[in-house]
Amino acid sequence: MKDLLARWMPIDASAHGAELDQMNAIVHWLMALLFVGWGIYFIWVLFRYRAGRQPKADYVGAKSKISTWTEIGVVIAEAIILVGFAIPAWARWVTPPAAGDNPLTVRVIGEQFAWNIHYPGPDGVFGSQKAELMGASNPIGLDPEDSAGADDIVTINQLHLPVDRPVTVLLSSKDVIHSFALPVLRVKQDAIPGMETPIHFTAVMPTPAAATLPACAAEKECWEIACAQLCGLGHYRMRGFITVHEQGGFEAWLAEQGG
Ligand SMILES: [Cu+2]
Repeated sequence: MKDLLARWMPIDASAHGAELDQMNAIVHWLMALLFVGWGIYFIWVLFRYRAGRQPKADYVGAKSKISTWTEIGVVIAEAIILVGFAIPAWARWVTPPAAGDNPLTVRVIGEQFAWNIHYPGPDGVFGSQKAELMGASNPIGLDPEDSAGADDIVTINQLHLPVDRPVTVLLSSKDVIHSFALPVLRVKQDAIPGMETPIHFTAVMPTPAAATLPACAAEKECWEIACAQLCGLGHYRMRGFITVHEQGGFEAWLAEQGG
């Protein structure tokens, strides 16, 4: 039944996406069942209690227990979705990757209307930032006095990731609330000014050549970062691109950027 909905979903390149897609499918099938059930019941009530057949109001009401049991069944189904699927998926989602799995930490800072991506560079330490240094040539206000920031890499709208390596994105915003959405990686999280929200996921599929810039732009097949929260007049152009590199390709890209 998952496959019936899968045709409308974007490709899933993440380790955790199948679980979310399955839950999405279960919830939608339950909603479809309730919609059809209530629809049939509504039509039956209109017919059964029409004025011609039921001229006088019935003050006793329904005596059958069917409605009670149906309601209990729906509550049980919803409890199974919540306890059996949603809470375990959420628990895995908020658990940071083990240090032994060599996770990559990237900072993503939303602004009107772009995504700033900040890599710590070979030293693995993010350089410090100062709000007063922020400007067109230094969008995240990296402090040149701080030696930890000398090897940092900052890109705009270009998120590069390694395949099969856990990633933690530390998400924040410079101005208003944005929503960092990576549809092909089944990631969506609000970016809130004044807060740094961690997100954990692993990409398990390298971006195909056809979905990489510039080839993808014409075919409309890019792996995109979308802003999923209306954030101002330029919201529609707050669009970034994801490149998941093959083994070794990410390190080569980092070295190229650093050079
Ligand atoms: Cu936005």
